[in-house]
Amino acid sequence: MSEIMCKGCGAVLQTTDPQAKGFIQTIDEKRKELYCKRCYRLMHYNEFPKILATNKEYELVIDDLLKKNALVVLVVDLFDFTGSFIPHVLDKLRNKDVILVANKLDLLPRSVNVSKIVEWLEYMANRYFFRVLAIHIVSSSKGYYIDDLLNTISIARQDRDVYFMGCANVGKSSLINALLKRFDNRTTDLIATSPIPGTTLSSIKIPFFDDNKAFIDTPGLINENNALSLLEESSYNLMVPHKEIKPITYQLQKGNTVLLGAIASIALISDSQCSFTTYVSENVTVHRRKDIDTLEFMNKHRGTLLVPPSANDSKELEYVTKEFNVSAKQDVVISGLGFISLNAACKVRVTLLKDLDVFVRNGIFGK
Ligand SMILES: Nc1nc2c(ncn2[C@@H]2O[C@H](COP(=O)(O)OP(=O)(O)O)[C@@H](O)[C@H]2O)c(=O)[nH]1
Ligand SMILES: [Mg+2]
Repeated sequence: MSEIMCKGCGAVLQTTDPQAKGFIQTIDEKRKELYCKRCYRLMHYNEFPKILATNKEYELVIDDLLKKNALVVLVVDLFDFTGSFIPHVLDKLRNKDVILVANKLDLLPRSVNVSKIVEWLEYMANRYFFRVLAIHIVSSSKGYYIDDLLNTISIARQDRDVYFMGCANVGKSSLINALLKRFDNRTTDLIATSPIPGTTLSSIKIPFFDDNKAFIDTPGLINENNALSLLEESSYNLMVPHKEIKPITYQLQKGNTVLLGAIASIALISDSQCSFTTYVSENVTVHRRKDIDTLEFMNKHRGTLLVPPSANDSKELEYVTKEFNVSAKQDVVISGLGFISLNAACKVRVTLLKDLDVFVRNGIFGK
């Protein structure tokens, strides 16, 4: 019997080991679309996948790609751009034809200026000396600008297969599902997607073009500092935004603090006034306090007044404190959680979960 792959994750289907990838009760070769038990449960019961890809799968795919003359669609996450536009991935793709696609546009407030984001993406690509054929901003879940992207792909492809690359969780599989729904008359997802990084286990080839060339979905590079390694899945799911982010603005005086769940807090410590605008998931409680020592408060109220973490997450949390001098209209970014935009120059103290990345960047969502 020839190998048959799961359409959801790309694993080779097998009927012997229920704990291993690709397990299915029986393989009915007549069926066009077969799913392993893991993907079936993920797609029909929204169960978090228990078997996840590792970076070994990513390396295998990269090695395979480097041998091919293919068009690459490099997908990044607009909401977690710096966590997804990383040198390790870029370096491998330097000599390829690349279309840069920033996904999850629907999460950004409607007020943002899209052309300014494109400018910023161009600037970032240049900064890394990374040459791209085109830049697109899309939303796979809402279907925004999917037609425009397909036009560009069709022109740039020139009889080649199209590889969808990028870090885990940026929405590669969702983007292919969106293209298939738009242009192949599908109504349901073909490929499994989930909020947990590592859902796609191997490459998945989906013939799409008239010349039999295909879209190829791939497992992405997994960021080891992802909040998922610090928190339970239930907390992680609260941290990740699911719909348009509603910015909240606070006027802060020296010594005031804004808390983002019990994940991070940001205090104004310079002798000035500043407005802080938070951009985080709808499930993160944003709480303002008049004092500056937030550690005790975070530990006491985690899971109740301050979520995430979720109430049932009992993992011990370790925090670190860092200080930054920030210029006017810069953002303090906390990787995976969101960012805080500051309107005036000031000094801030950030207390956050150890191992989460925090940095300052020029604001990108201003008018
Ligand atoms: N809000 C939003 N979420 C998205 C979008 N595209 C993907 N996602 C979500 O991001 C998570 C990862 O998506 P997935 O396609 O599995 O990413 P992959 O690992 O790159 O293949 C899932 O929870 C998706 O529902 C989008 O355009 N907008
Ligand atoms: Mg995937």
